[in-house]
Amino acid sequence: MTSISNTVRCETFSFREVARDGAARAGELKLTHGTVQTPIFMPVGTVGTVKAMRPDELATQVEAQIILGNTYHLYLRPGLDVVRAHGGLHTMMGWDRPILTDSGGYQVFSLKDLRKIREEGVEFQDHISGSYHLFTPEKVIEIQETLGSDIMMAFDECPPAGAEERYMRDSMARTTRWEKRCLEARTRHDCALFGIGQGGTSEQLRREHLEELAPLPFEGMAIGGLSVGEETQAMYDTVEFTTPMMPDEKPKYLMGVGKPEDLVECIARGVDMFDCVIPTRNARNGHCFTSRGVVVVRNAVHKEDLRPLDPDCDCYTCQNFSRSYLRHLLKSGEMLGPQLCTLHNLRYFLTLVGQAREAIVEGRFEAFRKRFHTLQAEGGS
Ligand code: PRF
Ligand code: ZN
Repeated sequence: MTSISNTVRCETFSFREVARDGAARAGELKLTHGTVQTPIFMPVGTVGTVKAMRPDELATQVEAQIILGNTYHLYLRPGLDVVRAHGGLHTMMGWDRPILTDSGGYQVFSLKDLRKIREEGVEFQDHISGSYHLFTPEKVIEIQETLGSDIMMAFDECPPAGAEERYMRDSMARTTRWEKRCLEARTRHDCALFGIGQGGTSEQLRREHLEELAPLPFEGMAIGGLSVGEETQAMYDTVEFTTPMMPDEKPKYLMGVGKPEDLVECIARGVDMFDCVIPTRNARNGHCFTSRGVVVVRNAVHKEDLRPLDPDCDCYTCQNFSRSYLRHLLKSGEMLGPQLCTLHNLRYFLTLVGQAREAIVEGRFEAFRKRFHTLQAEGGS
């Protein structure tokens, strides 16, 4: 039973579960700009660039299959007229593979003192010029359709961790009304639209929200409202009881997560898609993720360390450069330092989800998961 009168759906979208091992699954996601093998990690390109990466490196070296962009940032700068003049975000940024855009909900809610929530939408003062804007469900769909996203996200409120139940319920009811308005507002037949379930770490609230959202004609469903300050175990538990509440015939996307161990643990609990700034942001400070755990390549212990970041990594950085040289670049403030570390971190994340997928397809995910944790515990330095 859907109460949505708009009949516009994405005609270029399909999702198919290829294999399942426990709760973990491998899938194939067809989008306007190409096919994505799940589970997948999406590098974050907030303002129309995955920081420090050229799109050709992202495609051929990282082997990213889909990236994330942000409605809020691109709307403010360079603005929709500029994006439109380029023929959309893909052409502007020189990336011809799929793009998922976040709706701006999460970004405007983090403005705290600079925003006002109303039934109509959210009024906010932007972080660049300080001028006033109104984001409504209709507006964020219009923006995302103008960007030409392969996957648009519905407009939601992400309540802070520890919000009172009374507040959570009001917020979730409003989010449901907003998400229905997003479905009514869509006009393009080549942009998928994903719904977002909220409910913090409460099983009851997650169930109530998904009972309302699951029957609606979204092409996929996301878990929002996690990784907002709750304990890691609470996040895992929430993912574990929430994924079975989500429709199996649609992709399940965990927003804003996480570290390598979070990806493995949440894939084990049924998640298909992830995004996070951690690999890119941390790389720029020399915080690198490897098969043996974290390597803080800026640290003095690596001054004369001629080993690559990760002996098991096939990336350009690990094939050609020592930890000692990377440390030198970062300490000298050279641009190449963040570039090489970002390339490695993203390649590591993409390799990890690729290996998880292979393990699921071959029915040995538990062995993969165990080995991952054993190797991580060895420590990178
Ligand atoms: N909603 C939206 N984007 C998000 C989140 C959310 O709840 C999160 C939660 N950590 C990250 N990004 N729209
Ligand atoms: Zn590497």
